[in-house]
Amino acid sequence: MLKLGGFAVSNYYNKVKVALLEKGVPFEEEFRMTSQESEMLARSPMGKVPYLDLGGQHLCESQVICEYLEDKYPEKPLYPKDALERARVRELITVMELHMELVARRLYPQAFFGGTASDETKKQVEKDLAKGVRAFKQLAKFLPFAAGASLSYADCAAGVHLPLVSLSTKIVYGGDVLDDYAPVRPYLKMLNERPAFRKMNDGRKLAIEAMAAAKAKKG
Ligand SMILES: N[C@@H](CCC(=O)N[C@@H](CS)C(=O)NCC(=O)O)C(=O)O
Repeated sequence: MLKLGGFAVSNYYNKVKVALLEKGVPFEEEFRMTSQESEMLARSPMGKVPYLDLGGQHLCESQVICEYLEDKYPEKPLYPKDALERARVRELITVMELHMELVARRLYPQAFFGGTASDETKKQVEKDLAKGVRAFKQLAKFLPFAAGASLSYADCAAGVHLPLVSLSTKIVYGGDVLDDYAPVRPYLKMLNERPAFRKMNDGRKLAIEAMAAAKAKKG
C-alpha cells in the first residue's frame, strides 16, 4: 500500500492527501517531521514533506507526486482531457505555489511561530504577493472549480494554500490579501463541504492540536 510521509499540518502534505482521497486511492499515513537527518533524506532528498513511499522507492515534491498519481491511477482523473485545459490547471498551481504560497511563506515565522519578519521582508512580500494575487484573479475561473467545471489538482492546491495566504497576511498586515476577492470564500466553503476535503481538514486540526500539546508538554 502507498504511504504518504510527513505530517498533516503541512499544506503540501495535505494537497497530496486530499488528491489521494478524491481519487479513492488507498494509502497509509507515515508520520515524519521535516529534517536533515539521513533517515529523512533517504526518503525526501531536500528533507521536506511530503514524500510518497511506493514500497521501498520514494518520490518527493507534491506536484511530482500528483503527476505520478494521475499516470498510475487514471480511473478518477483530476486533470481535464484536453491538453490546453490540463496546462491551465498546471498554470494555476504554479501561480499559487510559486507566486503566492512561497511568497507568503516568508511571513510564516512571524504569523505562526513567534518569530519576526523584517520591515524589508514585509514590504517585499507585499509587493510580490500583489502580483501573484493579480495573476491568480486573472486565471481562476470558479466554474465552480478553480480551473473550470470539474475538480482538479488546482483545487487540491487552492484548498490548502489559499487559507494560509489569507491567514498569514491577516496576522502580519492586519488585512487578508484575498479579502476583497468575493469568489474565494464561497469557493473554499464549497470545497470544504466535500467529504475528502472535510477528512483532510479534520486530520489537519487533530495534527495542530497534537503539535500544540507536545509543545506545551515540552514547556
Ligand atoms: N515544493 C515542495 C514544498 C514542500 C514544503 O515546503 N514542505 C514544508 C512543510 S509545509 C517543509 O517540508 N519544510 C521544511 C523545509 O523546507 O526544510 C512540495 O511541493 O512538496
